[in-house]
Amino acid sequence: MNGAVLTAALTGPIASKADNPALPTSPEEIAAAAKESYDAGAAIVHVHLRDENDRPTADVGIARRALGLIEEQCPALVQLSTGVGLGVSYGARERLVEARPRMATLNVCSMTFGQSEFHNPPEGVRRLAYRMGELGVKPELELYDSGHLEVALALHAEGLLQEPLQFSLVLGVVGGMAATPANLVALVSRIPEGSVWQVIGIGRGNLAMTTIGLAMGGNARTGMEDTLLMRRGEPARGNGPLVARLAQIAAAIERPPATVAEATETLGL
Ligand code: KMH
Ligand code: ZN
Repeated sequence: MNGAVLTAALTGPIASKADNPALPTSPEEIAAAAKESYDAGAAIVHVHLRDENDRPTADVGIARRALGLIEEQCPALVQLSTGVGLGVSYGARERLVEARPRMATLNVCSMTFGQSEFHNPPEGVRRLAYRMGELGVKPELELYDSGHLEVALALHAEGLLQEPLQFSLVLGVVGGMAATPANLVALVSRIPEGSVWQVIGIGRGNLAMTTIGLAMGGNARTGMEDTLLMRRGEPARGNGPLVARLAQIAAAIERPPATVAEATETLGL
């Protein structure tokens, strides 16, 4: 098996510093968290942005500033979230790729998301996929439930995606598939040969799901978007410790963290 491509999801759209004061929210804090995560073994950083009031934003200027600061601090590949935040319009989310990150997420279906709704209308998803293709931004296909795979494959059949397809299997969102080994195994068995995939475990399932994913030969993501705790009752002191723990697990099962160069090759960037 290849080395494991580890991603650090630094901030996310939902938590605030009131939930965990170590959450990075300004571009400067996000860049510092990217460096800390890179040093701990992450080849990719998944980035959400906040405005001056700490709300999720799709502001292209803030995105360019964060991308520039991250680039100054470390060579990690940047994956910008086009999920952005649940209250942000799809039009604004689409425009974010004009900041031209190396990679960006592509959420393929609408769904209930906790106590809110996550809108990804079919025509908007197609438009965004097309624009990513034009700009050379690699889409990471976010699957929160089993049927989302067929929607992603239909986009590929329409010619909107290039191989290798890259999937994130997200387990544990309320409204998506639960964080269970059975759900993960079933979905992995249906991922097309030659694709790249990673596991994202939200909340309590974070450690177990990512560990199982690594043992199955996949890649894995962690970070403060996915869990604010190291373990029950112990807040994470930052993204670095979460990445360091995942890197240790990967190394222990003979899948040492991939370098940026290895990740670039694996993902066909
Ligand atoms: N914005 C969240 C609702 C992504 O990064 O593309 C889901 C999300 C996905 O964070
Ligand atoms: Zn995200």
